[in-house]
Amino acid sequence: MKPLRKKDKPQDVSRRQFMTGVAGAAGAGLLLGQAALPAWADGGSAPMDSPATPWLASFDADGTAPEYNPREMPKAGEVIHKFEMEVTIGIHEIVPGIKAHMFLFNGSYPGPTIRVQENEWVQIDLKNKSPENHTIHWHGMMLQNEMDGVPFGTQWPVFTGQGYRYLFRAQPAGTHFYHCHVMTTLHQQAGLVGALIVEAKEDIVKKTFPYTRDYTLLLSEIDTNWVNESLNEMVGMGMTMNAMNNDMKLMGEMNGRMMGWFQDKEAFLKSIKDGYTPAYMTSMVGPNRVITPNFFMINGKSYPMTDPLLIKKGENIRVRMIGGGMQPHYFHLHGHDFWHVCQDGAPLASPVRMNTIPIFPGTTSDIVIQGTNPGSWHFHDHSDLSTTNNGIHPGGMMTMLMYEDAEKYGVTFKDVIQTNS
Ligand SMILES: [Cu+2]
Repeated sequence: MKPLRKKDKPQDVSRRQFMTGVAGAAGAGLLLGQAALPAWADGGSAPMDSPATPWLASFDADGTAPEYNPREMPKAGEVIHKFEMEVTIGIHEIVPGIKAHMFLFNGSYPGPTIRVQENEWVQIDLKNKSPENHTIHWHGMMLQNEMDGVPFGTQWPVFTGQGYRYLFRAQPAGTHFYHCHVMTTLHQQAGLVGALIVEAKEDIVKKTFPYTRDYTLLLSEIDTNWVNESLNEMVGMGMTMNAMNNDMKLMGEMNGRMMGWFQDKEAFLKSIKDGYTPAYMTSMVGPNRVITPNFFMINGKSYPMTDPLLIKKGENIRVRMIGGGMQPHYFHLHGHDFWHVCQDGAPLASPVRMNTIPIFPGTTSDIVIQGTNPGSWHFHDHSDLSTTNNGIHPGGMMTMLMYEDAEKYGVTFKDVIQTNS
């Protein structure tokens, strides 16, 4: 039975008594034993009572509710982890000889990994030192609406030379990520994405599979030609917007129109009535303009520049995979099965055994690889296009699971035996 969460008050039996008639004694016992909605949620509108369910005892129908009220602010004495995140345009090398102009968080692609403990406070000061507008969306976080980073949806975009302070409690635990939400197709692809790891107070994965090393693989892809072309175009557009500095009404109007973001349907329709032509009506699409990724990266690098996963016989390693791009990928490990243990940060009801795992855009999957078969094993996207660099195989999303102690177990690299001469 799961203990009540820290902030829960004891279950209100009378409120749920009607269920005993529906689910019977066993069902009612199950419901009463589960953590209910957190106490802070009980004061407002009608609580979401859990229906009777024949699901596993470990299933918690209220499990998607945040543990703490996202609208709370830090109290005196609570620790706040402070980060600065500066956006610039810089050069990133994908593989030797291929350098791309990209947006960078603190000069790196992907952006720095933020790693905090569950429920700790995180404060990020975004400073925009690029000629374009940006925000940061905290993907997977249950935070207050104003911190969600959607331009024209929850906040103004952060203009050149300006800043924005994000402050939220890191909940829920798990593998998450962050990315710019302004013109996401371009800005995220052009570099503004990074991992956000929220360590669980009680790590069920570590408890089940005591692991020693913890890897994060952020998957993304880029059409270097399109990004170059678009960055040039966008920088020009950004200059125009920044020329309107300080006239918030004018900026809002122009940004909405230029960026295709509107407060609601009505604002969009009014804009059209006033003579606005949506960009999708005039944009050039065709063989030369469709986004066609030509480089596929793990943590910003394509094979052979990707980092290997190191392991030893008998060791468990945790690998956090993040779908940080726009295409699905299907990671296959040679010579092993592995355990899929978490999805989108949350532990699965039970680990699932696999050897190929799909990682869709916007999703995260944690796996545990067990050191059972010494050697050097390929770990790669099984979608062949993604194992190329500019169309040439091998490249892209490939890495190796390398046993540091393989030789000890007699693993050797065999010569090819010629049979046709
Ligand atoms: Cu951006």
